[in-house]
Amino acid sequence: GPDAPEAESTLPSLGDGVTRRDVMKAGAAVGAVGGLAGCAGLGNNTATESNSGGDVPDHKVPPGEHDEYYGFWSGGHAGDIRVYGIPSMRQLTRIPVFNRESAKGYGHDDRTTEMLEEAGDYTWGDSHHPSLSETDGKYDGEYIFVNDKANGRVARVNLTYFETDAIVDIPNVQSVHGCCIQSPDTGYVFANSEFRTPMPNDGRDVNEPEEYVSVFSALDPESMDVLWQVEVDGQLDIVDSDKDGRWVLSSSYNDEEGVEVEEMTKDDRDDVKAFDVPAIQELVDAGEYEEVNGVPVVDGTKESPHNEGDDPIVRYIPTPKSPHCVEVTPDGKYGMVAGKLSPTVSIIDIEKLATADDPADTIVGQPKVGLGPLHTTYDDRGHAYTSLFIDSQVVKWDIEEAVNAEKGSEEPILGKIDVHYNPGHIQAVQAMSTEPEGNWLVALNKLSKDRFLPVGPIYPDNDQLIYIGNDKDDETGGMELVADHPVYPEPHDAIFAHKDKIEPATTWDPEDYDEEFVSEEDSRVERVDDSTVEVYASVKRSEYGLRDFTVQEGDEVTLTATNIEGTQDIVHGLAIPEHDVNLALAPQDTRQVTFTADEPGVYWIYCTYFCSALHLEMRSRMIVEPS
Ligand code: CUK
Ligand code: CUA
Repeated sequence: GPDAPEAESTLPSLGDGVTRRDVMKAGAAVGAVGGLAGCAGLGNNTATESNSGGDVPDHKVPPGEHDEYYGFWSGGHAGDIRVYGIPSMRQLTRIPVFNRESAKGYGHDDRTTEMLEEAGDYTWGDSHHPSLSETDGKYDGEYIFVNDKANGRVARVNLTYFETDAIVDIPNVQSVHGCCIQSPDTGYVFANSEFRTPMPNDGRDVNEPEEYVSVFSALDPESMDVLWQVEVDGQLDIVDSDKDGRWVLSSSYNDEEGVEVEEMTKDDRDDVKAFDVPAIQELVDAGEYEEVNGVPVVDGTKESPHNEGDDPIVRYIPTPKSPHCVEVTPDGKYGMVAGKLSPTVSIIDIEKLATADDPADTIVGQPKVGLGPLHTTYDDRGHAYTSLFIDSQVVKWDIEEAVNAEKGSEEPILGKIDVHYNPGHIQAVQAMSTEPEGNWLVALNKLSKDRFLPVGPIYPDNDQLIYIGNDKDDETGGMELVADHPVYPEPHDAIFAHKDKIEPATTWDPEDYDEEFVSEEDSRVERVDDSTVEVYASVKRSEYGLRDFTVQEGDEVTLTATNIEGTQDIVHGLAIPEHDVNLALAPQDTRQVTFTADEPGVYWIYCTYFCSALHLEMRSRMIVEPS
């Protein structure tokens, strides 16, 4: 492909109060657009480990004690969610979502395999934005919803079991990037398609990029049905909900609707979109849509009749070129749109969305924060924190001061701290809810370079823990870097909830699944027909309900197994060599697996979880008789 364009020739002007020169200055050091595109020239930071002697609570959690917060990290193209304790940053578990994973038997038993198959049968996904369900603006600990950028899907993780329980392959959409719940009460899950495609993408209009569209989708959080979609001009990206259930803000780039980078960055401006959700729902209820692939699609383009007059269903808010994200403040007053190519954050006044005659008037502030602003998070004291990808810094600024200051002002800035290196998302505790705690912040740095022992050419990311509880009049505004943590590629975002908000089960409730609970007495073999056998086995320390079972060569075997124990943390496995069978059975859980016994012989069934002193002896035999 072509080289990244020369900054001089293609850089757009950057909007109010911000000159091309600001970015050109950075261009000397890091190559501006080229720096963003190719991550070149990252050596402009000197590490400063700890900048002041303030009182920072201990982030090390002593042996046997618990962290105060759960952190849920997306895994990026690993496709999973990782669960950390904060502030220790110890990894507690991983939840496979779009990826198959053998430790938890995910994508190995029939229940999860069928779910993955029905959702497109891809072997991987690209999870970016985990969103915790809310009740009354507070995390309620029920679900996490997360996008798959790779295949246009949204998944739901059940936080009782810390297991993915639904995945939807969204019609008319190739790539879902933004994903969030409706606040304050999880009435919908929203998903933004990032890649513009023909509608539907069935071979029509392939050579007419001007016909491609980007789509905003609304899902029902319980049924996971796709309720409706809105087609818009330009290209949607990241999304966040207001706190009143009305407006949903989407960052957006490539208003030019180009297909190559030069075309995508030709103009000066992009339009961030604000969706009026109740108004869209009314149109759907009134039948004002076109059905495409079974989904009601509402016209939300600029020319749409629904956008004429005083109450458009989609407000197109002009911002500087190529903004990256949008994050709504915990009080619901503002949506912050970080500039990426512009060194500013545009502050959208959410109340003005309903009243402003000119959508441009909804932008009530635009502080100049530094180079490559990507994401913003919040404390409980009116401060915003924005990641600066190119500067490799986190900047702290005062929200109300930024609203009162001139656009392009640096006055609202309270301090900056170096991070190592090139932060993407940053997240503070409970900052996506109405209850920010204002103590810990994590910078999810894309590059670690020299920070860890080298491990070959693919490096870990570096998640850095920063304490933000002290407001100080110093260089960093009181921010203190307290720890580095290497991370397996490649989380994009994270969300943190107080431990009291999450109530995981210790054992399964058989009411919560469809498979037959198999007691010791129920253990049996049933021949269904000439080529089909059902096997039922209980599982406990240190035996399977069947010491052996016999099938005929070529039989299709459906094996159902229940861990009949009620003791916490006693998990059993059920593995059959050379048959790709691998079940993980938590206490009281039942799983099924279907396979073909196509080679005669003896196969030792064994337990994969080390469960007792007789774990190695915990065995059974599958005997496959020659036909
Ligand atoms: S995106 Cu990756 S750093 Cu997918 Cu939220 Cu900004
Ligand atoms: Cu059961 Cu090891």
